[in-house]
Formats: sequence, C-alpha cells, structure tokens
Amino acid sequence: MSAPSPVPLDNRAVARVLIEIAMLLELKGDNPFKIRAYRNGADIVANAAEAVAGLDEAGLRAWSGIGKDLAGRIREIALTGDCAVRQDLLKEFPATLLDVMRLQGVGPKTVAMLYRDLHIKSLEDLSEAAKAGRVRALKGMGAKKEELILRALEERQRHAGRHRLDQATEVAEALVAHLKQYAPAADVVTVGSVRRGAETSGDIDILATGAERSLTDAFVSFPGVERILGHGETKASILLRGGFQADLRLVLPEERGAALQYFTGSKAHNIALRDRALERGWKLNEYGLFDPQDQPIAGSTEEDIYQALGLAWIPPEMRENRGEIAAAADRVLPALVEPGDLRGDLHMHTTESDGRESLEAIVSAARERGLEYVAITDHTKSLAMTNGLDEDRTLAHAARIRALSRTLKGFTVLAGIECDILPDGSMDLADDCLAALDIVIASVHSALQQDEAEITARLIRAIEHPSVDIIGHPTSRMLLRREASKVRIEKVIDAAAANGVALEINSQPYRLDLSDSHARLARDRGVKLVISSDAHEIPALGFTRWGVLTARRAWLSKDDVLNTRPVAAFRKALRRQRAKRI
Ligand code: DGT
Ligand code: CA
Ligand code: CA
Ligand code: ZN
Repeated sequence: MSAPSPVPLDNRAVARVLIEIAMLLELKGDNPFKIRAYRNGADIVANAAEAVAGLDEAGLRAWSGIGKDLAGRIREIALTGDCAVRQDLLKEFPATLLDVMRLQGVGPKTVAMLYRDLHIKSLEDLSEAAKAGRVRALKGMGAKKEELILRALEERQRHAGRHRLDQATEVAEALVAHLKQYAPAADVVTVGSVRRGAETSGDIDILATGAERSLTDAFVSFPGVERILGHGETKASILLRGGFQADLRLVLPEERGAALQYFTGSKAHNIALRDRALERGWKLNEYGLFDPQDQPIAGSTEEDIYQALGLAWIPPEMRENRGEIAAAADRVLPALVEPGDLRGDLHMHTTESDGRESLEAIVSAARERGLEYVAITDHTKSLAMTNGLDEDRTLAHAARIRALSRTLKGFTVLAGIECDILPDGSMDLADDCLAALDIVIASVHSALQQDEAEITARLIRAIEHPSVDIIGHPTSRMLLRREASKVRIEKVIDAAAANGVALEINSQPYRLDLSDSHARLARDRGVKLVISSDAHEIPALGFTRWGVLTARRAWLSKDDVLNTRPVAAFRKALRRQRAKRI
C-alpha cells in the first residue's frame, strides 16, 4: 500500500495543540507573555477563515498576533500533527496532568503542587488522594477546597469520555479524509451517534465498504493516535489525543446497508427494528435481513431493509426509538427541515457589545452565506462585561442597523436586541425601547441557580412581556460543562404557546438549547421555533449546521421553524406583529 503524507490538521485541531502547549507552560510556571501568545494564537487560528495548513510562515506572520516563533510552531503542527515544543514539555509532565488541569476550579499552580508534593499524575490519582484526605494537608488547600475538588471530579465522572457534536464531527471528517487517501474507491462513512447528529458522542464509528483489509493499518497510523486499542483484519480501534476513541469496521458491499443501519443505531432503535423482524420470523443483524432458512432478504442498502420491514426509510437523526418506527409504518414521517431551508439568522452580536465583528462585517458575511435576512441582537446593560447596551445606545444602534438595511438590495437587517431577563423576570430595557425594535430575544444569563418555581416564573414573566418575540437559549445549559437551570420546561412551552412567543434552538455547539427532546415537546404543543447561530464572530455563523441537526432530531419540518420563511412572512409571524393586528 502506498503511504500518502498525512492529511494536514484543520485550524481547530491546530488550535487545540496550541492550547495544550499553553497549559503545559502554565504548569511549568513559564513566562506569562509566552503563555498568552500561545492562547492568543490558538484563538486567531481557530477563528480564521483561511486554513493555516495552506499558508507558509510568511503568510502566517502577516496575521497580527502571530510572531516568527509561533508561525513556525503552527506550521509544524498543521503539517505533522504535533511539534517538538510539546514533545519536550511532555517529558517534564505526563499528558494526563492536562485532564487534571481541565477540572473545574483547579488552576495550574494547584496542579503543579499536586504533582510535585503528592505525585498526582491523573484524575484517578487525584480522586484517591482527595478521598484519603491527603489534599487538604497541602499548603493553601484545606478541607473546603478538597471537598470542591471531589465535587468537580464527580461532575466530570458524569460526563466522562463524551464529546461535543462539533468536535466529534470534525475528528470523524478528518478520519474519513485520511482513510479515503488510502482507499479512494472505497465507500467510507461516519456512523453511530455522530451520524445521528446527537449532541454528544461517546466514540466515533467509521464504516468502510469495498476497501482492502490493509485499510485498518492506515487507520491506526492516523496522526494524532495516542494508543491502538485493537487492530484486527476487519476491525480496529484507536484512542486519539484529546480523549477521542474511534472504531473502524470493514464490510462487504452486499452487507453495506445492514452494517450502515446497525452501526448507525441507536441501540434502542435497532432493538425495536429487530423485534419487528422477529415478528415476521426473520433475523436482522449487521450482516443483513434473513428469512428462517437464513436466505438473505435485504442487506445491500438501508432503504431495502426498511422497505422489507414495511417501513419508509428513516432519517438517521430520528433513529432513537421515540415513535419513528410507528410513523414510518404509517407513512407519516415528517419532511425534516434542511440546512438550505434557513433564510434568516436571528441572533448575532457585533462589536457594539461582545461580538468581534463590526455590524457591516457580520452582515456581509451572513449575506455571503446565502441568507436573506438577519437580526442584530447585541447584549443589554446588566451584562456589563459584554459592554451591554442601555436604551440610548440600543436606539442609536437600531438607527444604524436600519440605515444599513436600507442600503442593501434583497437583504434585510432587523434591528433587534438580546435583552437580559433580570432575576425577577423583568426586562433589562424600558418597555418603549423594546417596542421600538423590529425583534426582541429575551434570555437569562445570571442567577442561574434559582429554584424551580423562581426560574420558571421568571421565564414566564418574560414570555408575557408584550415586546418579547423569542426566548433565547431557554435552559442555559452548557453541554458537558454546566447543567441546565431548574426551569420547568413544559410550563415555559405552554406559556410560549399561549402567548405566541417562539423558542430558540441556540446553535452554539456547547449549548444546543433547546435540546432535541425539548424542541420536540415544543413542536408537539404548537410552539414555533427559530434556529439561530448566536454568532460572536464570522465563522460561528456556520453553527446553524448543529442547530439544524438538533431540529431534525426534534422532528421539526420547515414549517415549524420560523426563519425558513421569507422575511415578510417571518415578520408577520412574530408575536409583536400579531399583537398589533388584534
Ligand atoms: P455513543 O458512541 O455512546 O455516542 O453512541 P453510539 O450510538 O454511537 O453507540 P456505539 O458506538 O456504542 O455503537 C454504535 C452503534 O452500534 C449503536 O448506535 C448501535 C449499534 N450497537 C452497539 N451495540 C449494540 C447492541 O448491543 N445491540 C444492538 N442492536 N446494536 C448495538
Ligand atoms: Ca459511537
Ligand atoms: Ca463505537
Ligand atoms: Zn445569550
């Protein structure tokens, strides 16, 4: 087998390595300016529109914030997947210490001390030491800090080994590209929870059809492999740096559909499907659908398998055993919303608050993405760290937004705001100011620890405000980082239905809030949804990809999502417009 050069890392993968270097330098207590340079560099690389792998050193240095040394490191990482600086640092500190550093509330100085004084190298070591009461004895620690560490460890345990959809997809796409270099004629696809668009994934599953067995060798030689967990003739398993596990399976063309179906899952969907086969006296597994004499009935395509079982083909996002099999049998599966259906994006920030882009820049980027309208929704004054807007600034900003909109042909910019919902449920801006805007999102950003009754009443009060059109990220969850608030979502959904307020699917991949199941409940109770990027920089406009997947997992069709409508129809559907007509 020929050995092509490794696929260059994409920007975000490069950024991750830079952050690791910064973390290792922090452990070492190295020069803060140098550490900052790596962190800044990671930020710049992650947000750049151009792939760093395609640039030479001079090209990289043309970017502000990237000096000569950093440019060299970035190139080395982009082309080889690693760099000597990182390798040298890892001679001083085990890589598992980075996991300890990522623990909530544990800073580099503490980690360095834990390593030096207690020889703690990993989360397991830390857990043992904290449980034995050895951590409290360290200088500046005490019983209270030890307790906080134990709680953070518990929290992490609950999310152990799972990864966000965007990160899992990125790694899966890189793996598929790597394998395709070695087997250009084979069919190589991502299956498992990533294909289903699940908000987090335990591991990555790849299926290759029509490839030589040596493809497993190429798989285990993917740059960034930390450890090979298994390496057989038709199956291999690897652990990647950053904690991802990935499985590859090779199958024959006549089994492709069955394997695709089986390894896409979910397990619950597969079990329900297999029961349906059993009812007919058939057998369904990853090799095919078979009659009692073990003669194949279907196997080469997914469609054939579903059809043989009396079902319409079910989109992967719906395969969770949440009623999709009955709907497929009755031929009433919804036509799911698609990325190309989105005409508007209703949540984005500019430099007026905490966005990185000017109004003009983000609007022109949205336009280039093929959208027909956007709403500019900066933060309000109680979020002081975002430089949130008061009434005067809101109205002046709105005037600039409308002036810009008038200069554009075939594109509309709506003057909006993401108004903070204060702890008592009142709005952060005066009523007449909110009424003067084209669109208002109301969101909770503080006092997230309120009890169920309080936070639910707070959101309902916001929904009842006559100028609120949309509730932004309704539960405030941060995937794998922060639990949702205690809000009773059914009550919020019912209030939204009663008041004609739309609920947001916030597409930031660490939010995806509403979640798939909440969005489904909202749809079932007659609430309209919007899919918004909440972009604070240009590349983040692409986050709606994740929001659309979540919407599809919620069974939403185009009609359920307001920002699939042309701008005039969209505006008519907003609560403020309907309120005026009454
Ligand atoms: P994950 O990795 O936890 O995010 O979730 P999945 O769905 O990717 O699960 P994974 O990687 O364990 O397995 C991939 C697919 O293989 C899964 O979705 C369905 C299928 N599968 C795995 N184990 C079983 C099983 O015991 N029975 C059946 N029927 N299917 C299974
Ligand atoms: Ca998986
Ligand atoms: Ca797996
Ligand atoms: Zn927000």
